[in-house]
Formats: sequence, C-alpha cells, structure tokens
Amino acid sequence: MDMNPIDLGRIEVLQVLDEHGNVDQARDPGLSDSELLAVHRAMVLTRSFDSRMLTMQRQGEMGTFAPNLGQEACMIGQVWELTRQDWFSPSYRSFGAQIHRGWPMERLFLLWSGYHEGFPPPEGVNDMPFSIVIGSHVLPAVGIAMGMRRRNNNDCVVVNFGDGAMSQGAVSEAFNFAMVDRAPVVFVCENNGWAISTPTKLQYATDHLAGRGVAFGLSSIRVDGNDILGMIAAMREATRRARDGEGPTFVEAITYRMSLHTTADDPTVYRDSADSDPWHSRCPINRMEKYLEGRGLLSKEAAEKVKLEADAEVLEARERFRKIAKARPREVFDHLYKVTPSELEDQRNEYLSRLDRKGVD
Ligand SMILES: Cc1ncc(C[n+]2csc(CCOP(=O)(O)OP(=O)(O)O)c2C)c(N)n1
Ligand SMILES: [Mg+2]
Repeated sequence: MDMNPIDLGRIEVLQVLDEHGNVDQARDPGLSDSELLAVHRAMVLTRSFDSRMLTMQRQGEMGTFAPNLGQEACMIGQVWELTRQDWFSPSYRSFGAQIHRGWPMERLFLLWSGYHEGFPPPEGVNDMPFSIVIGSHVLPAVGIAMGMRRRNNNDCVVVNFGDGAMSQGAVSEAFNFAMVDRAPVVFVCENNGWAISTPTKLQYATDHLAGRGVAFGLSSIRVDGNDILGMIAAMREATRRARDGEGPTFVEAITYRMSLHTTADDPTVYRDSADSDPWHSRCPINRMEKYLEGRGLLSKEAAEKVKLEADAEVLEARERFRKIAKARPREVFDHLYKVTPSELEDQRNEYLSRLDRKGVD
C-alpha cells in the first residue's frame, strides 16, 4: 500500500490591497466611495484613541491596557459586515472594533481606568464583555451561535482571539462544536506574531494556523490582516456562509503587534527591531491612504484633516469621561465577595478610618 501523508504545506494569504495601495480588482469587495472613506476614518479613530490611551496611561489617568497599534484593519474589518442583531465577542485587544460597534469612547475610558460603569456593553450593542482569560470566551460564543441557528434568523457571531489562544484546548473544542452543529460563527484569529514575549515560531511549527480550521472541517481563510479590503472580503464571505446556513468559518488574519503587549510590558527586552521594522511599511492606514489618494478620494490635506478631527473627537470623549470619573476610594473593597471574609473586613475598617483621619470622602 502506498503511503501518502497529507501535507498542508503553505496556505495562500488573501490580499486585496497591497502595501503600495494597489487593488486586486478580481477580489475587491467593491465598497462605495463613502464606505471607503468611512472605513479609513474608523481606522484613524482607532489609532487616535489608542495613542490618547497610551498618553493617559503614562500620565497615571488610565489603567493597564492592550494597545491596538498596527491592527486597525483587523479590528475594523472583522466587524464591518456585522448588523445590530449580530453578536461580537471580543478579547481584550479590541477597542477599535468596540468603538465601531457603538461603544462610546468615554465608556471605554471608564472601563480601562477601572470604573465598573464602563464594563456593561451599551444598550442595543450586542457585544459580550471582553475576555482576558485567554480563549475562555470562544466556546460561549459558539453557544450563542448554536442558539441563533435554532432561531433560524440569519444572524451570526464573530469571536476574536490571538495566536496565543490557539494553544488553548477550549479553542479546538469550540471549532469542533461549531462545525458539528453548523453554528453561524466566524472565528477570527488575530495572528499578530506574539503572545506577550512568545513569538509564533515557538507557538506552532507550521507556516499557518489556518490548517487547524481545515482539520476540524471548517472553511478557513488566511488573510492579510493589515489589508482592510482583504479583511472585509474575507468577513463578507464568512458572514454570508454563516447567514446562509453553511456553518462556521475560521479566519486567520496575519498582522503584527507594533506596540507593547500591554502598558505593563517592554518588548525591547525580548524582540529586535529587525522583527518589527518590516511591518512599518505594511501599515494598514498608510496603504489605504495611498489607495484613496490614487483614486482621487482623499488628498494629503484631507487625510490630515481626518486625523485632526479624530483627535478632537477623542479629546471630547476624554472630557466627558473626566466629568463622570470621580474616584470613590471607599468602594475599593466592594464587589469582591458576597460575604466579605473577616480579615478583609478588618482591612476595610482600618482603611476607612485612615480615610476619615485624612478627611477623604
Ligand atoms: C488562561 C490564561 N493564561 C494566561 C494568561 C496571561 N496572558 C495574557 S495575554 C497572553 C498572551 C496572549 O497572546 P495572544 O493570544 O496571541 O493575544 P495578543 O495579546 O497577542 O493579542 C497571556 C499568556 C491569561 N490572560 N489567560
Ligand atoms: Mg498574539
């Protein structure tokens, strides 16, 4: 008997918009001029918000957070095709997508500076609270999709996670459950090269993660995650399949974490600039601007105006946040236990009497 071991080899990466701003007409999702400009604006807003968050964190006004820099196309592209009825279940590095889904930026500021008012998804936004426990939200997202399939209403779920999450068993279980049930879910793996300090080459031995989807029977797409039009094309096909009852899709989006893992991290300790340098020329916003400029839709001056407007929008949200955010030091022991353990009760009393002595409300 001949032995023919299967070798998945390399899997082609879908790209529509290249680094020089050229579009592959055959694969172009065909957005209208106004949609193209809206996509660009959404990516610029993500970057403005990200940059302001970093400044605020460094100035002590924001807690630890996970920057989105360089992943703007991935963020916006994965939710662009979703309707208000669809559900989105994000991981912690997703505020670009959350803003687009309808989270007011002041709420995200509240969330990341530790105010519990920031955590619940806004009324009418079908988002799950983001997950920090790696991979833990993927099976529940499949559960939502299984419910949708039984209601037969053509809605779908997008759930995102990182390359590191692919090493969690629960993600494989989620692939299997989804496929067996033909659940209308799109799995988006943001393969950004790193899981904190672990590079992808120490996480898996193949050229791609997309093959794992194939192994579970899932339709799988490997896409340039820094190409907003490629992301939209991939998500359009994946969400169409979900809505038409063709089951789940796995989208592996190849991108790069240009910034810190979180603000508690220093990547210069574990990665060389030789690793990140090539990604500067793959910037998702620059390539979109080249394309829009080439089409006569956005001049350099107009692009600068979009940036200034986005910065101003973020600053207005920061002002609204500052009006709401009033530290309540007396509440730091609240919301931890239903019945507070006695040693913690002692600490609370000691702390409260100190606040009293200092005249703090
Ligand atoms: C179950 C679990 N284990 C470990 C951690 C600590 N941790 C936080 S982020 C992270 C890396 C995740 O990398 P990846 O999935 O690639 O997502 P990225 O941060 O690159 O977006 C780890 C190990 C965690 N949050 N949850
Ligand atoms: Mg990662």
